[in-house]
Amino acid sequence: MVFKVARVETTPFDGQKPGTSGLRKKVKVFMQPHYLQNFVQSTFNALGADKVRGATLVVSGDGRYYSKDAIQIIIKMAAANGVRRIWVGQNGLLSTPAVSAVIRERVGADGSKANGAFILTASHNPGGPHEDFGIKYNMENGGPAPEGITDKIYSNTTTIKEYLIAEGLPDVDISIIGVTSFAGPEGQFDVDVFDSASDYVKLMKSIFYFQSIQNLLSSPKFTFCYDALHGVAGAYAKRIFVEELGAKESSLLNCVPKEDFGGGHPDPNLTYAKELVARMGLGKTNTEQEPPEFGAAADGDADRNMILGKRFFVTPSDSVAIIAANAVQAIPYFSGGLKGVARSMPTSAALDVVAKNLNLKFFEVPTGWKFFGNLMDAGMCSVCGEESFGTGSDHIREKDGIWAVLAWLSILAYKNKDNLGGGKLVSVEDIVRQHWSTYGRHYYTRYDYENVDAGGAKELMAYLVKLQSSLTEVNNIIKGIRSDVSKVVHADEFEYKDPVDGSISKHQGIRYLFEDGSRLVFRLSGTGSEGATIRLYIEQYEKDSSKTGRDSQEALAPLVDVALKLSKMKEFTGRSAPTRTIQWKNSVRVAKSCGNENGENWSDNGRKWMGLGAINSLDDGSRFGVVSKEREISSRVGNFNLLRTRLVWGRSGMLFFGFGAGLGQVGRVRGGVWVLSRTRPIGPGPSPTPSLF
Ligand code: VG1
Ligand code: CO
Repeated sequence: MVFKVARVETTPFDGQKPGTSGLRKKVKVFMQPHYLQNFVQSTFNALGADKVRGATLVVSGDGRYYSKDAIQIIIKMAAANGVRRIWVGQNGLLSTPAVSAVIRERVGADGSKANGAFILTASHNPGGPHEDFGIKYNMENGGPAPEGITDKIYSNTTTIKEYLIAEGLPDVDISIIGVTSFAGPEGQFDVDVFDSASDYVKLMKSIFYFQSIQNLLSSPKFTFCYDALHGVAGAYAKRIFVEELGAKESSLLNCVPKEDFGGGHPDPNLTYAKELVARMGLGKTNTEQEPPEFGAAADGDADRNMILGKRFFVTPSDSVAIIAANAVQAIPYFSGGLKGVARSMPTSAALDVVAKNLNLKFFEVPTGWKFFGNLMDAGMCSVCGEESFGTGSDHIREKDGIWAVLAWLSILAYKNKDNLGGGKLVSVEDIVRQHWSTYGRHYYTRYDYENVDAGGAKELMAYLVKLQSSLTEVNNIIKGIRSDVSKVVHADEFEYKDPVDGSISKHQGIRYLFEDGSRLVFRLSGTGSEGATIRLYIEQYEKDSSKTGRDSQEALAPLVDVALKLSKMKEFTGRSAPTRTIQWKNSVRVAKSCGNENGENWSDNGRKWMGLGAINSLDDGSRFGVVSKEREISSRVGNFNLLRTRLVWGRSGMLFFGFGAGLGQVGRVRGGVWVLSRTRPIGPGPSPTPSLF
């Protein structure tokens, strides 16, 4: 049967602008008729017919909810747009780094090579019918589309009138490996379903010396643990760690990929990788057993990594610096030397110090992996990283979670090559402390204010831009806040000129640089799916090796104080605490929202309770919540005024709000009314699941 090309009329959707890493929205938004189709067609149009016709494209992702449907839609649209063949990882699964590897390395049975890829992922954002979906396009070099292309895609989405889709093309069974061929108006169209792991495993084996890692993993002195948080990394972890390197099956946690990541947040940090954190002896309630020597986790699409030692956390900024410092000795791929190193602007300057000491080319780029690609293509950069748990190298054009783990295992294997028989094991902590004593330490933390009112966030940024025009004023303000913090010597809004193609990226965050090397950086996130997220990055350099062992919370306290007051964070966002702090353990955490997204049916005992709920959880396990009648609840609610109040989740299944602080003005709702009551039973119903804990 020959499929036909149908032209479907459509109208533009607002807000299809790709962010730091593609377009990310709630699944429900993506499921609207034509929504995904508009974006895919806009991408084809941005690439141009000559690039699309006859092309070989990869389509796969982290396996999150809606991926399977999306893959079938994209296959049909690709066929209609003249694509020659589509490559799909079995079951639609390919990690983001594996997609990059497949584009660069895989050769089809007929000798074909891929020209690009649609990656279906919202990375570390949760998945499931009420959570996030995402899509991004990667180019022929295996890296994310540069801004020139994403700007074009966006502009196309604002004017799109029709898209092309194949009619009469049946769904392809993507669970079975093999090639299925179809006949189209312009000739043959193939869908090639292949093993998700083999190309990637082959690449890893060409980079690392697996035998030395195997020796380490099989030593009775060394214990290992890996948590895939139910993301796609699970599809690789078993193959690599267990089958190739001989780790025990029991060392794998949550390694079965799930559409909703088991209901969790697939973000490898100390908050979300709870099970691993407990196993490694870093949780509030730890396991009785002696923690493993090494632990790591990945995010949903397996491009991020968290590295842990026994009762020890390695900051991502330190991780990339340590990998760079040891790469040549420990990793065969780099034995000829490093071409250069790079970090994103908000990442700590630990890598800068290594670059300087080892006399390496060094680059500071805006947030987002796409900026590293040009440097790598031009042979200027070998190792790079971001503070947000991203580390990688020029073996592909994405960050690579499993690569980072193998890099660390290689360093451990190298440092312990003579001690696996006798002698004390050089631990992860030893390696990090040794690094600090050689290069100094960058105390570092990040505060996230998630889901704040977009207007307030913009105002805060505008205020900071204005403020930095007068350093005298800035320094006067700082002096009034803390006398023990050094002076700001430079402030700017970060702008990047790509040294390879000369393109300029503006508004990449506001930096305040201090005389003693400390830095404060403020930027707006580009990966959220709703509201705005402000990220505040705080960093302080300590060169004196006798002072590198302090608690980072304590070391950074004065700078934190300055950052919050200088930026008037509370005034602009209504928040007196961040929703999340990276690397600080006992922080207050706030749920983004809960209940039904449509703002209805929060609980139902016959009568409907309208309202979008926000439920907040404190570290002592108590919770409180707010409910509004309107869908749009301002995020500037000053939630933390409610800290002393309690919402009691009744054992009987009844929900009561109890406000110690009384009713009154606890928050503002745009165009709506608060419906808070002192002890109002909402009725039995399923417990709302907070989406961020
Ligand atoms: C965040 C991180 C950034 C990372 C990006 C994509 O972006 O800060 O460093 O590159 O996520 O990571 P933003 O704009 O929210 O700060 V992933 O694992 O989503 O591909
Ligand atoms: Co990711």
